Amino acid sequence: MSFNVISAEEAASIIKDGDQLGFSGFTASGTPKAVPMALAKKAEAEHAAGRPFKVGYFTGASTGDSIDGTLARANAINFRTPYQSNKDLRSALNAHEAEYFDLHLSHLAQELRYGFYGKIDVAIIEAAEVTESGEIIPTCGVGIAPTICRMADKIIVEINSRHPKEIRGMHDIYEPADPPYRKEIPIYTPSDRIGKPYIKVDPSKIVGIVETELPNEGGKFAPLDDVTMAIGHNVSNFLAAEIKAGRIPASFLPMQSGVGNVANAVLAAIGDNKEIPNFNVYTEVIQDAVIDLMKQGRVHFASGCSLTVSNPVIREIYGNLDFFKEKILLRPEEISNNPEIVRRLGLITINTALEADIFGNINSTHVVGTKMMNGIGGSGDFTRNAYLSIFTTPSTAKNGAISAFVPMVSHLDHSEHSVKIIITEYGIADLRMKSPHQRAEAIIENCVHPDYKQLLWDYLKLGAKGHTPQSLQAAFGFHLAFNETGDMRNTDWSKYAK
Ligand code: 0RQ
Repeated sequence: MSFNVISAEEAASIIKDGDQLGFSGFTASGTPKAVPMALAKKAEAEHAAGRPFKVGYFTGASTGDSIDGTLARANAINFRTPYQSNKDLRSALNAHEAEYFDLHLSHLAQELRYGFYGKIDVAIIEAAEVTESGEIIPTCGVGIAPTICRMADKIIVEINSRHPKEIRGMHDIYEPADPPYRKEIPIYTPSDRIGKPYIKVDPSKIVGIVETELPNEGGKFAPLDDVTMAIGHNVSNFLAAEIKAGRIPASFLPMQSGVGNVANAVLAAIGDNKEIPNFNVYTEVIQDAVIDLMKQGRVHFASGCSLTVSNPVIREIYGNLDFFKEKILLRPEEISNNPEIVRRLGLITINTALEADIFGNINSTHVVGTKMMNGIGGSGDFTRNAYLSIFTTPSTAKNGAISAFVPMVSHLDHSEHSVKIIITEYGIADLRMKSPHQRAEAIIENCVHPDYKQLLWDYLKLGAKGHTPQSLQAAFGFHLAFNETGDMRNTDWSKYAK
């Protein structure tokens, strides 16, 4: 059958107030752009005419501004899940103008199938190609696309001509069966292909094709600075020492690394360390550093959910598809982040903490306990199931006014049980085989910024007793000092002394 080519505005007119939508992609890669922008305009027009118009939506992870930014600014969001990183959406959800519930990314597709979140009215999918038989070739990010395509009543496909049809073959599309029929997911090495190179849909559900040539909305990475470089070197030296000590196999293990500047710097430093053998990547976001290491032969293969790379790098990949197609597989996030596979492959996982406490608990999401930053993303999928889980963070934020290390995290995402190693620009705290007070000593000694060391040693001297010596009166003293004075260095423990 041939499909109707429609405008983005016509596509938006298909979407009704109160609909639940699903968007393809992961980060700003593979996400539709023209339809959500037209949808935001429609919402504004409806509001101007005095009519309500809001949608709820599911995405792979964060998106580009054309989804989260435009819809937030148009006040068009009922609810949104999972991970986001858009400034305007962040403001809206922290002001309760849009409801947000945060999820482990590997859970979303299966929980949609389980019926936890109701139906998908319309799936909006960015594609490089769609065939008459209903084979959709995604672009550079997959996310939850296979599941929302199967569940949706209607599908709108944005064909983006910036992504060549020859990308066909870079995807591995597989959805597990649901319990009680689930079987093992047969990935035994990162390069194992288990699914199809396309998303197969019932072509009669495709209500329109929107043609675009809008560029990816990926951001740029900050240049490496002294802090991120020092963190990168500490991670790579630590891993090399673990190989020498025989705690990581000499042939090394596949790596997962999180999103952002720190993660990009860490991977580059690992690539530079010749004591670390060439390796594979099994991760969710494939960033610029991985592509660089691939060209150097340091990374053999990368399995991920998206190519979250800068625009020059995506052009380079598309210009050399023969080289890169043999080295990259893009999978749904249910597979890229699957705990079963993370545990089986024995991943070394590296994620960034927003805040950690001196006992090894991690806050990845909430600024000073209340404001959502981005979300847990895939960090929990990987950390909990890793062979060896590492968290990195600069020791301070906001020019030193915030210590990344506090007595008690103001929000908990990863508990002490899942966190093995913490690394800052100052050093490495190896938390394995340590009790809570031993962990506190290792963290304060090795990771904390000099401005905060004495304050944290003094916290431990407040006289709290028990296996985990927390002072319930003073545990949030750093946060309270920040809220009152704008600087955690002004913490005064005498306020809390009995
Ligand atoms: O704010 O940009 O206004 O200066 O947080 O911090 O140091 O640039 O680090 O870009 O790597 O992000 C945890 C947010 C770190 C990210 C987080 C402020 C700091 C800065 C960013 P400014 P950096 P990064 C798979 C893995 C959760 C999900 C995850 C994240 C901004 O890594 O979202 O791991 N992780 N996914 O100033 C207040 C603190 C702060 C703080 C830093 N303690 N209090 N603000 N900041 N520490 C990926 C996916 O799932 C897609």
